[in-house]
Order: sequence, then C-alpha cells, then structure tokens
Amino acid sequence: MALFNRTKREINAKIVYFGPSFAGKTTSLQFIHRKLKPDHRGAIKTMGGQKDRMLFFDFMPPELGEVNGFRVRFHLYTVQGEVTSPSTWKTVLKGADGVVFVADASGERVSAAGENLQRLREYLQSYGQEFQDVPIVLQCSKSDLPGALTPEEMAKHLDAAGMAAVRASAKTGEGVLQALSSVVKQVLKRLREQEPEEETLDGQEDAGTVAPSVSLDQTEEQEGAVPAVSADTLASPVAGAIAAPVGTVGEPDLAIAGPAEMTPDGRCCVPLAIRCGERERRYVLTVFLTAEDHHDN
Ligand SMILES: Nc1nc2c(ncn2[C@@H]2O[C@H](COP(=O)(O)OP(=O)(O)OP(=O)(O)O)[C@@H](O)[C@H]2O)c(=O)[nH]1
Ligand SMILES: [Mg+2]
Repeated sequence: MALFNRTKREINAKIVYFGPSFAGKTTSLQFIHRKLKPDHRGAIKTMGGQKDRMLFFDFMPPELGEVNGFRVRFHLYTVQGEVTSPSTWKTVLKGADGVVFVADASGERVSAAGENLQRLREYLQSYGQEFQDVPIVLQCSKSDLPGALTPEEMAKHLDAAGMAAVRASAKTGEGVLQALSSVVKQVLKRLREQEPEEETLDGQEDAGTVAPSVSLDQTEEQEGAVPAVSADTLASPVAGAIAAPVGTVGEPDLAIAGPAEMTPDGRCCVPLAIRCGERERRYVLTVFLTAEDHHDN
C-alpha cells in the first residue's frame, strides 16, 4: 500500500521485481538505474545477509507528473542471490503496489517460472491480496536467447492470460523499461482511484489531473555516472514507513513491542510499534548478527 507523506506532498509506491533465481532481476534493476538521470534517482542500496540480500533504489522522474498534488516516488526492490528463506521474499512483497514478474523465457527454466508465480500468489494471499488486486507485469526475460518463448507462449504456459506480458532482455535492455512503464502506469491509475480522501484534507483538490504518460525512454543514459544520493532516499522499508506515516501529524514515537526472537539462520527479529497521533503500525526489525569473537569458555 502506497505511503502518503503529507509534509513533502509525496506518495511512496513500492514495486517489487520478483521471479526465479538467475532470471535477470538484478540486471534489469541495474539497467533501469543506469537509464535514469542521476538527479531523478537515489543510489542502489543493498541490505541483508550474504545469501539473500535485498537490493533497492528509488526514483522520481518529473515526467511522471503528480497524483492530485502529490509527487510519486517509486521504490524498486528485489532480492538478490539464492533466497534461502521464504520470509525474505514475503518481507519485500509486503505493501507492494506493483510487481514485475521476471521470468526466464529461454526454455530450460520455464518450469521454474511456473513454480515462482505460484509462490508469488501464495505470498500475496498471505497479505490478503489476490493477483487481480495488484498490478503485475510479466517480463519475459532472456528473449534474446535462441528458442525463447514469446510473451504469448509464456502467458499461456503460466496460465496468466490477463497479465500484461513484455518480451525482454535484461542483457540488451529490450523491453525492460517497457515492463517498468507498464507497471508504473497501472500503479498510478490505482493511486488516482484510491487517493482523493488524502489530498482533500489539505484542501488541494486537483480532480482534473490527467494521467501522465510515463516516458522513461526519454531519460538519459549515464553509464558509469556516480549516482546522486537523494536526501529523500529511504534507507529501508522500515525507514520509509517511519519517514512517511500515512496521513498523520506530529513526530512518530517508536517503541519495542515485544521480546526479540532469534531465527535458526542467525537473524534477530525485534517487534516494533510506531505510533503517530492516533495511529499505530507494527513492524519487525530484522538484523543479521555475526559473532566477531567466539569463545566456548
Ligand atoms: N542472454 C541474457 N542473459 C541474461 C539476461 N538477463 C540476465 N542475464 C544473465 O543471467 C545471469 C543472471 O542474471 P541476474 O540479473 O543476476 O539474475 P537474478 O534474477 O538477479 O538472479 P538471482 O539474484 O540469483 O535471483 C547473469 O549472468 C546475467 O548477465 C537476458 O535477458 N539475456
Ligand atoms: Mg539478482
């Protein structure tokens, strides 16, 4: 669910790049990052353990326009490397406003796409969301390889007839911005359908705002450029939530809401409660603990 920051008049929307391992998620995000002007995006950041690291950055190109007086900042997320714990993907998918399902269309790995799509369905259902509730785009990656299935064949194979499907190659960049653009448009459309009650509180009605065309293709390529770290860049989903409490006033209070728990893979999970005015939200702060010195005696 998008987070409204009324002070900055920004909406923070989250798009998750989900899919089987080795399908091209990281390569896609890196390509997108290179294509965006440094002024319009934050640095690529990573967080987490050695195996399943979260990779994310945010962007806000002005051509996206506004949603009823709010600018929209998109946060793109994926999980990198071998994902050992389903909770990693579930955590990243929590509150997703849109998903780009990156599937390897090159043949051998098509069955992995089916299994992962089913997993995506289950994870979303665990948050009470069905496929039809969430904008999802099927990015048919590795289409540059011989024998790759077409988007139509992939959609049929995955039984995903209603999903927008894009022929893509993360390696060449073909279709990557198109897939992003497609999900961004769907998210903006939904935000416009949901949002009015937030903005009318400030008396800034702008019901006539026209859906802007998403023109990511017009951004400049900045190969090798040092990314500008936007002061607005949110460091994590939790930091984002703290920075952007929904429709609240005053400073948020943060409290530890229960005992910390250790997981078998070395994570320490600390329940937190963040209160702002009348509203309270619960989060789990997950940290990886690494012993520097280990003595049995
Ligand atoms: N030919 C071709 N190779 C690709 C494409 N996308 C990714 N690759 C290659 O496939 C390998 C895996 O790509 P990644 O982007 O790391 O895949 P990923 O989905 O992030 O993988 P995990 O992080 O392990 O889940 C790399 O060697 C990429 O260069 C593509 O569209 N075409
Ligand atoms: Mg990756």
